[in-house]
Amino acid sequence: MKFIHISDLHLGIEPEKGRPWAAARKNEIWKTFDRIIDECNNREIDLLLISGDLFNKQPGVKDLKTVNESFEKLKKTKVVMVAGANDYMSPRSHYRNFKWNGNVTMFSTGELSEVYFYGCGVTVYGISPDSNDTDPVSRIDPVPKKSAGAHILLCHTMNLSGTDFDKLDRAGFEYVALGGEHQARKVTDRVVFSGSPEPLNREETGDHGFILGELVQSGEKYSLQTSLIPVARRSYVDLHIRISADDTNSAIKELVTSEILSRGPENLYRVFVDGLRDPEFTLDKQAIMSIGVITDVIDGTVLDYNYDELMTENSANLIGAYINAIKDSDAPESVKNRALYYGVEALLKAGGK
Ligand SMILES: [Mn+2]
Repeated sequence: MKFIHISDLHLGIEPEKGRPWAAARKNEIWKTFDRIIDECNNREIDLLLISGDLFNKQPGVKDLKTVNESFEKLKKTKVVMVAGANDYMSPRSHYRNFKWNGNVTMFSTGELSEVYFYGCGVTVYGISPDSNDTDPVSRIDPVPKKSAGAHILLCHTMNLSGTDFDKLDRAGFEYVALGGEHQARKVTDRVVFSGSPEPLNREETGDHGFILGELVQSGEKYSLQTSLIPVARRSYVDLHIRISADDTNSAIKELVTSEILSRGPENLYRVFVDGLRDPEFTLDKQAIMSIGVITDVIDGTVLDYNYDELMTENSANLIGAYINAIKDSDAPESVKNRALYYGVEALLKAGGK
């Protein structure tokens, strides 16, 4: 039995509104939803599990019709879904009265319920948050009634720090499909956050996609295999560059541009600039931002000190003694340079006179 598990797609979101890429990102997230539908068909998936926050806010009827039309394109796959924190089952949620296609099951109450899927011999348990401040996971009591076949739990955590993952792991499910975290994470082999198929802000670096899973029966037991298949059309990348005191702003911009070209011009970059800076030099963050796919520039450069001058000026205090000791040491030149650099910086900051 093969499944795809997704969550937290946040359809409708325009991440980082106002930035040059925001409108394109909104569209890309919808396209990724259709890509996942295609993957279900191409891979002959039995169940598409959606663990909440399919939508970024309470969906309108038009939004539901749009995703339902995509679900209609599924050949073999059945869709099973719960609501999440952003699209929770409010009393007036359009989820409640929507007439889904025959291949779609949505768990629409705050009580754990179950549906058996004959085609693949799997019972799926699900629970939807019915307000935005109750955590459905805390209402799940083990253990699933042990009907024949495999047992999967579908839910969205609203209170990560308060979630008893051990309890979920021991609750008797062969797989626990969690939503509520945007970074994919295996809590245990069978308790898994799929993460968002598309990253939604600059903190969400790393791979984003869907969980491809397979449950294979052997005797009474099932063996489980899962892997993260990346599908995000862009990634957020932290780019670290090191400059030296004689680099100009235009040289730095060129360096950042060439790094971006080699790592993928479609990605979005947070640029960390480190290294030595001349006392007369100011990093031109705007020039780097103007490259266009930059979310932020973080200036971590430190002043390139004139150590001889500093030593003379500080001959009677800790700074002078420190520079003297490092200069006299037998350490390799590169180590000495770094030691001088960070040591003097720290002493000056701490008022080491
Ligand atoms: Mn979310």
